[in-house]
This record gives sequence, C-alpha cells and structure tokens, in this order.
Amino acid sequence: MQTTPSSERIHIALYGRCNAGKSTLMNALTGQETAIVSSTPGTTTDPVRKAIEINGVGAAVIIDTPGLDDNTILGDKRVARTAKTLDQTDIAIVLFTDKGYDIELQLLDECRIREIKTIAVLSQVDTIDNAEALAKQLTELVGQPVVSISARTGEGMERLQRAIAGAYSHEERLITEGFCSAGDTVLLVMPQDKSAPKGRLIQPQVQTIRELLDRGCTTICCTPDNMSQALKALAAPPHLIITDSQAFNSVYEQKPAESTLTSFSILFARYKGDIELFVEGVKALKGITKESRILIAEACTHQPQNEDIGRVKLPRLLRKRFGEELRIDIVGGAEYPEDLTAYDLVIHCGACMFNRKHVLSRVERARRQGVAITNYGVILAALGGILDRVKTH
Ligand SMILES: Nc1nc2c(ncn2[C@@H]2O[C@H](COP(=O)(O)OP(=O)(O)O)[C@@H](O)[C@H]2O)c(=O)[nH]1
Ligand SMILES: [Mg+2]
Repeated sequence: MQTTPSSERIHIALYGRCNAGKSTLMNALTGQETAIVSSTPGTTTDPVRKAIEINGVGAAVIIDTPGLDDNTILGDKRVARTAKTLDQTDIAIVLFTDKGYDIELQLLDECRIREIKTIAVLSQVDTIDNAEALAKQLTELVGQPVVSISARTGEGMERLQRAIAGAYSHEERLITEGFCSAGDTVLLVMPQDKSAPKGRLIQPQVQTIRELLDRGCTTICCTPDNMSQALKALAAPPHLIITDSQAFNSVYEQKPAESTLTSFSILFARYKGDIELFVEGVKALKGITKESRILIAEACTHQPQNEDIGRVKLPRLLRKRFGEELRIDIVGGAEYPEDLTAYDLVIHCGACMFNRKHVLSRVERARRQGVAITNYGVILAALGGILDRVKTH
C-alpha cells in the first residue's frame, strides 16, 4: 500500500484550535504515534502527514495541522501554513470543543467556498459533561451532522470512519477517458534517452500503461526510432498514439491518418488539472508583448537539471519569441502567490507531486482573479505548433 504515490491518495486534514485533540485523533486514525500529543498549546508546529489505508476509502493521507488559534510568536506563520493545507485537502475534519466555535465555523465556511467536503466533530466528549446537548446544539449551528468522538476512549470512532467513507465520493478518473475504449490498440511512443531514469519507466508512462491494460486495450510500446517497425507489425493502424512531446514532430509525420494523436503531457494536464481552461489560457500568448509579466509555478523545489523545463527551457523559448526583456518570475513549492493579478499569464508545471485538488485550487485562484493559466505540456505544445494537431479533450 505504501507504493501508492501521495499524489494519488485522498487528502484528509484535521483542523481545530490548540488542544482540541487533533494530534490524538491523528494517532488514533493511523494506529501509530505519528504526531506529538501534548497539553502545551502549539506543540504541533508544522502540518504532519501520514499515509494510511481507510476502510471504504482506500489509500489516503492524513494531515495533522497546528492549532488555528495559535497565538504564540510563531503562531501566525503556523496558522498561515495550516490555511495553505486547505489547497490540497479533499476532506476536512473540523474538531469542535466546548471552548468556542468562531474559528471552527469560519473554517467550515472557507471549506464550503472551496468546495471541500467537511466532517464536523465534537472532540473529547469524555471530558464534556453535557456532550449530547452540545452536539445537538452544534448540529443546528453548523447545519450538518456532528460526530461526537473521544479519541482517548474510542467512543464514536467507528461513526467517524463511516462519516469519512460517506464524504468520500469515489470519482475514478481515467487518464485516457474519451481517448480510447476496450479492445482498441494503443501505441505508446516513449523515448528512453539519457535523461530517462535507469532501469525503469517514469511514473506517467507506468500509470498510462497500467490503465490501458486495465481497460482492455492492446498496448504496444516503442521508442521513436522503432515507430515505423511497430506500425508495420500491426495489422491495422492503432486507434490512438500517445507520444512523449519531445518526439512529437517525427511521430506526427509517421502517424497513419486514421490514428488519433495525443501526448503524455496533454493527458496528464487533463488528468491533473483543467485542460479546457489550460487550452483557453494559452490563447493569452496572443496578447503577450515584451512588457508582459509571466509567472512560472513549479510544484517541486528540486535542483534544476540541465534542460530544466520551467527554469531554463520555457523562459528561453518565451524570451526568444517575445523579447529578452520579458519579465518572468519563477516560484517553486509552496510559494504560489495569493495575488496573481500582476501577471498576464500563469504557467504551472505538470505537478506530478501534487494531488488533483491541489492543482485545481491553484487553477481556481487564477480563474477567480481573471488571470489566464496554462501548464507546461499545453504551452510547450502551443509554442511548438503542436496543440492544434493533437486531441486535447
Ligand atoms: N480525555 C481526553 N483527552 C484528550 C482527548 N484527545 C486529546 N486529549 C488530550 O488533550 C491534550 C491535547 O491533545 P492534542 O492531541 O495534542 O491536541 P491538538 O493540539 O489539537 O493536537 C492532550 O493532553 C491529550 O492527551 C480525548 O478524546 N479525551
Ligand atoms: Mg497537535
């Protein structure tokens, strides 16, 4: 189970004030002492993540967060970091106590705005005298059922597990949905050059092959050099050809007219984000001048490689096209700005490390602010003149 990448796991986060019992609940849910439990407020200083398997849900990540009311010196930063976790949260468990409801209600409102599923919990009921009455009162106040629990005695934990399973709507997304169906032959063109990892395939290729096999497609793999041989070996042209963008032009030239063509990066832009918005966003290129300002946002903070797309290749391509003065800001990791309105275009990486919710939160921020957003795969296809020759959605 540990091999399911975190980007494919449902993200469940625990929120509440200091000492609400978040870390205790985290440990109860994971069955391990992952988070430090203490009656000293502000003990949990950074969001703590743990991969677990939940009945009725499957592979998940539980995120324990610092208290929303942390008023220690470092508190503001912690609260800000806690708020940022909302970007990636699929289900928020909000812990209520008998110590006030303001921040909890505020958080529930924020979740509603962001369309995050919520579970309201009354925590530590073993210490509350009138727990039942309070739970009833809260249910009315928050307008949704409140699950009473004690992570210490185990009371209500089964109900909570059921609530999590209930909140989880299993929306199985397919990478190749609408591109092929059972029985189709699909040809994958995958260069294995020096930049490819030794002895294995990269994650998008592995995931696509696995999905195609599951979907009952005949799946043929080749490198660009062997593409013509692969085509000759087939009795009929493949229904779909998926290529690495790098090999696009030679694949396009050899493509039988009957075959649909797309690329791994287009498929993943669609799987992970909002492809229609990305394709729309890339049209902003028409209005870009040398005075424009562009934001390139990377999900990871990895060391730049020689031909790093976000830090080297894209800026080079853009400056060549629009002028050396073009202002390009590059941010990595959690640095994605709250205010994007200074930008004429935001270009996001493929976000292989992010869950879909996280990408969509960022996309939504740009959309709300009226800023065009696209992603690496889509803009590279557009700059390379490929975009109108592939199927995007
Ligand atoms: N009696 C009781 N104590 C609890 C419960 N959950 C947490 N506590 C205690 O409350 C204190 C704060 O718990 P912790 O999980 O660190 O709270 P957090 O600040 O929300 O992470 C600790 O002393 C815990 O042992 C519970 O369900 N019942
Ligand atoms: Mg804690």
